[in-house]
Amino acid sequence: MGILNVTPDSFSDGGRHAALQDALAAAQAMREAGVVILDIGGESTRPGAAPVPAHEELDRVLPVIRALRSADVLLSVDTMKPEVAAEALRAGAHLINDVTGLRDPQMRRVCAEAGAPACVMHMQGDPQTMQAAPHYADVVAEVHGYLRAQAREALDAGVPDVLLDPGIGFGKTLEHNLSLLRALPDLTAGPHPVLIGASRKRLIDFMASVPHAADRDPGTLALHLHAARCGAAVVRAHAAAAHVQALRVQAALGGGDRTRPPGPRRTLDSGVMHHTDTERA
Ligand code: 7PJ
Repeated sequence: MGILNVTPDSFSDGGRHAALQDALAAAQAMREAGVVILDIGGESTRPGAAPVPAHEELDRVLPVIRALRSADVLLSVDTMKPEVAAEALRAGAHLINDVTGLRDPQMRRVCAEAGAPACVMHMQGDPQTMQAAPHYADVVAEVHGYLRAQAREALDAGVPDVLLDPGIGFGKTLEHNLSLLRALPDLTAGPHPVLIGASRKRLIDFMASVPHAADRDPGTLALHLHAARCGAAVVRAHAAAAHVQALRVQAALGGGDRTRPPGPRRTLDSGVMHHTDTERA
């Protein structure tokens, strides 16, 4: 899953247009690299981020959905607002990624009515305050229990399918994040596919001393390869092309390829090793 942020610095039409052009160029590059899902976000959910009104969020994400809906890539929309989800699904989006875990019954109804699957993520608190003092008695039991309960609520409401996400960095200390990542095999052993999103997050700094978010792609990749080996179905990343390449190499080594199936001639054209291609091998 490639991250496609459409969050202009300025709310003017000029800022919005520039953000749209940047997003479409980034989307094209990620599609060509073999990304399966694009996660379109019009509101920042980083700690302390200011909320964006629904009409502004829609003005950002709808043009991207309309431009990409006939492309050979699944479109996910990262939103907490049922009214944004409803319009996005009407415009052609395939999946709703709700960091509030479909707690709002209206969000469950919107997904159910559109027949759209959803990603259910765990967050303690809200984006403004969640990193102030995260606390759990047993983080793994609480997060896994919450995800199972929210999955049941969503499926009972008629949402056709759910992805589960422990919500790395959403109301969690480094120790909480590490406990959840170590317990990932327990979550992936369950009935629902699992998504992990650690891209450029602060825990990479805590683990490897990388103060600038833009420098955290190598650590992100190491963490996401671990997640894929533990059975995660989807990893959500900024450096999507690097992830596709690394996941393909891991798959060739025996991990199971989750990137877009290659065209019929791709193995020969790109020189990737193939079991019948003994000369190249
Ligand atoms: C996540 C997300 C995540 C899911 C963000 C950021 C913050 N959606 N949206 N999982 N993170 N499902 O990218 O730093 O971890 S926004």
